[in-house]
Amino acid sequence: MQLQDFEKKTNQVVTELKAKKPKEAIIVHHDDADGLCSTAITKRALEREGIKPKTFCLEKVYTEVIEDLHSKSGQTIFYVDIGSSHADMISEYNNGKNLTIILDHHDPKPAKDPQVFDLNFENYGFKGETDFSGATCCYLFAKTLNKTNMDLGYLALVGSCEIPEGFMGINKLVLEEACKNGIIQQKGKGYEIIKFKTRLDALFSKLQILGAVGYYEGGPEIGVNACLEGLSKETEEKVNALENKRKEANRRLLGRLYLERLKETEHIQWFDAGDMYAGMGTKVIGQFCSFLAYQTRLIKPNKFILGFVNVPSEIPGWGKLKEKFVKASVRVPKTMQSLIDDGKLLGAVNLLDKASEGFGVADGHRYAASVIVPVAKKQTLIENAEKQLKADGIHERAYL
Ligand SMILES: [Mn+2]
Repeated sequence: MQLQDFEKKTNQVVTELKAKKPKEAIIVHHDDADGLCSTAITKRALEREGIKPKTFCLEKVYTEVIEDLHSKSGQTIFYVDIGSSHADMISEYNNGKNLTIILDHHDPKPAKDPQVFDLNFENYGFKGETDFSGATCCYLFAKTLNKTNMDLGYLALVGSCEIPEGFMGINKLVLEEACKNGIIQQKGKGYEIIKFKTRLDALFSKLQILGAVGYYEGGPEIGVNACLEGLSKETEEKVNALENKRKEANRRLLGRLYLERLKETEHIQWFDAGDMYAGMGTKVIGQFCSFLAYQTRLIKPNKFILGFVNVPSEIPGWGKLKEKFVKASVRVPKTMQSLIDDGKLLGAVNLLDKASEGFGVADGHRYAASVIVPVAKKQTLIENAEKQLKADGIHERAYL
């Protein structure tokens, strides 16, 4: 029933797109594996319609960038694996000027502009955390555009590897379809893309590195290409080089933290990596914090872990941001996670949401979250988070 509603809406959007007959389109996309798969599907599908796609990778939605992108009119803009959570803001800046199509699985905000179409399945009763990925959404759109795009089904599944529960909901249907059509086949416990002889999860992990670590050195484009053409020897070498660069930075930061220890407030332990990850995408700070959560000789098991990293002002393919930003990543040590589940402790994303009210927008979930804030707000963020935890008294009660 609800999948039918999606199809109806998608058909309407496809009709609109075909009537417009644009020569080119912009694809704004996220930097992780799902974002790259989403882009590859959309890019190929548009090319097949004779539309020339230009891709533009964003780690985060910056108001300044959206405002600039939508300042012109008559464009065709896609947002893939990104955008739903900002559909309200996108609508505001678009204001009827451009046909804007969002294909995403993050929590949607209402799109108020009738020219902004958010085809997120969450609007049709499915769950973006488990039932479909950004790439799944792009794939079903591509399939509606043209049945030949069914050969791209494997990319919906590669992108969906970010869902730890496996292929459920809509993804299960896509999986069955791709097997039936001879695009993928079972191989051991996983599945293999027949034309590349590469496992879905193997391609996924490599794309994660290309997009996130390689963000400032053309990694996303290389990744999108690998999605469509397979992994070349050069691409494999690039992945290894990026992985080594990150490991080296992790090793240096870990050494520094053992020496200096983390700074502490009553409920938070934190550090500032500054420019130690220069040249790499800012996602690496979150991955480091996750790793840190298991370093029991270094961290306290009963305090939130927070790490800062400087955000380079240059956005590849766009220009320089006016303001200087830092990213803060939060992780929850294992022992505290059940307290959050029991509602006795504020979850990571809620904590950051409240602590950055008025100057940042937090992303993430209960145990892992991040926020980008102006450099000058670093101390305020820590103070606000601490105040929040103290005021709620949640933490104290939780340990009684
Ligand atoms: Mn995604």
